[in-house]
Amino acid sequence: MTDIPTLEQTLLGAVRAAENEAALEALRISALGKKGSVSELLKSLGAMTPEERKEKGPLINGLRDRIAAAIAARREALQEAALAERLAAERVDVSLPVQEGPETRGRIHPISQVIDELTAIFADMGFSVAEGPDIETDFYNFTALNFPVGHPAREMHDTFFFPPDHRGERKLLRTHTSPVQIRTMLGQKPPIRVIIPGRTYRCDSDQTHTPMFHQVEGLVIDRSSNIGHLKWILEEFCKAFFEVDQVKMRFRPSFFPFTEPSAEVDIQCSRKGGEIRFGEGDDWLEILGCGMVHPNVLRNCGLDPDEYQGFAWGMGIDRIAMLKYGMPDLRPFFEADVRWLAHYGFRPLDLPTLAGGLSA
Ligand code: 2NL
Repeated sequence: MTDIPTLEQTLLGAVRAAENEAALEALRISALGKKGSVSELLKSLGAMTPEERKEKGPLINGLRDRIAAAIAARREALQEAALAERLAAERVDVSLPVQEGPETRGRIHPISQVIDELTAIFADMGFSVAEGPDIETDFYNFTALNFPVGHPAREMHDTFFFPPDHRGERKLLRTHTSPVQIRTMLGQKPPIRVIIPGRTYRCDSDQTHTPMFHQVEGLVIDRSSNIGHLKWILEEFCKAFFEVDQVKMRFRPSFFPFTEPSAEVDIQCSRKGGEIRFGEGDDWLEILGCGMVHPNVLRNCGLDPDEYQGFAWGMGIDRIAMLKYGMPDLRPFFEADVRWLAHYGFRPLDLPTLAGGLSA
């Protein structure tokens, strides 16, 4: 029979030598498991005479208890050591500055930011955003909008035309976002309340014009939509966009083929030391054009002008972005210069909302 003190020394030595919980568990099974060395000893009690059992029983049971206790103590020590090691390895100094990763270093282009702001403002007034193709037909870009044949805007020198296709149709790059309004009126029934931000193209390039630029237009069609509604919407928009409590606006008579009557709108501002402020001063700045949708345009979209009426407006996004964010030059908008973007761009998680502040 195995010598109990020798077995005990061997097992206790093995417990001390176990370097991790897996090794310790293997040792426990080899000693106290079903076929373990200590369990085999316990089983041998059954075959003993009562006297022998009286003598060996306490010895073997004592051995089992001490080995079990040694294993439990070692397990606890190993667990504590493992935890201490993990705590040391995963130590974080919360006082260190946050390291900017690529996802926080990127910047939102001011045009995208302003489009998000416009969307938030007009969504709050019940408008949805409509989109359409950049490549348009003459019908959607001009004819449906009541541009007469021979109108100067239809000329090669203002509009980018594609070569005629096999049917002789000459596609073009839309010169305004109005074709999307035509598509909207043809595609859905009034009441209509949409804004259309997007890219527009004109054959023009100098200090203040780029061949591609951005426009936002708005359209409201219902049975009794009127100029009073238009003025209110534009005023609310200006206050929200320029983040001022009050604005004065001036409506000057104007002309567009697609509206009648038509107006150009100026907002009151002050210019001091090269800085423009809105809601104060006695200067005026033109920011948009608007009017009541021309009856011919309604007819071209299958709407009866005796039943429906509405208004529309349009403005340059690039220009209002420059005004709001004090950007002196239009051209860097389209130069993809990361240094310019690092200065004028917006943080990806600074989403403009009316509740949280548009540009705060
Ligand atoms: C400007 C002026 C304007 C519109 C755009 C429009 C669209 C349809 C019908 C009637 Cl489908 N009007 N759009 C109306 C007035 C002015 O834009 O100065 N934009 C930069």
